[in-house]
Amino acid sequence: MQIYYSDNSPYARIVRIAARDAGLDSRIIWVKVRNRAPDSPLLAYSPVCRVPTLVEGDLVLGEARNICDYFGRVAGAAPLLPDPNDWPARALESMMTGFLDGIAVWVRELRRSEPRRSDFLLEVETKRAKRCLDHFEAIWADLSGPPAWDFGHMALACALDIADLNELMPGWPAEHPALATWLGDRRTRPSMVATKPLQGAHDQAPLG
Ligand SMILES: N[C@@H](CCC(=O)N[C@@H](CS)C(=O)NCC(=O)O)C(=O)O
Repeated sequence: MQIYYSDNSPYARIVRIAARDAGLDSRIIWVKVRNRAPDSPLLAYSPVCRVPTLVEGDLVLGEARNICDYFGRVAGAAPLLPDPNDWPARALESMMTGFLDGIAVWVRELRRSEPRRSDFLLEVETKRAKRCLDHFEAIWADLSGPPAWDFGHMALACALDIADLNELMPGWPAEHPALATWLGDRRTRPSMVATKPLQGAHDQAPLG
């Protein structure tokens, strides 16, 4: 199976972490691409052309959550998603993935040239992130599981790391010590270390 990814995509990172944790890494051909590059090789498979995308035979599967589900159902990994009937677990996951989505919008907006950035959007995402951090701090005991590490937890850890790389919320660890400790523990996992986002990675075509 092939998986298309870029170095600093937090969504692709979830899949890279999950693959390593599940021992699937050696069964995957990893194809690095630049996001939004007009000549991306991923265009040959996917009209959506986002990372991560899994290609196996005729199957072209987008969305990090789908790919993690595929690892669990088809590729022999332990389940990475909550049981479909476990609504509290799904609710927690939705907060963690919603936080990641907000951070991704924020980072993307900051990649635009300064005159083109939307102050309104930056303010919306700043406030959303602050609310989420306060929420995760308040429920930190729930973050410890069980399960202690699944798709939602990976999304939260990847969101915090990409936020830190882009210096979005300086000072958040001091104001959210339990969450900071939670992240510190997860950061020591070999799969997290191996996939750490890189300063100065050129994995993006320029944004307008
Ligand atoms: N909902 C998707 C989001 C994936 C996503 O937004 N990937 C970004 C990189 S972080 C991308 O490929 N952007 C390129 C583009 O939008 O053309 C998922 O969960 O996988």
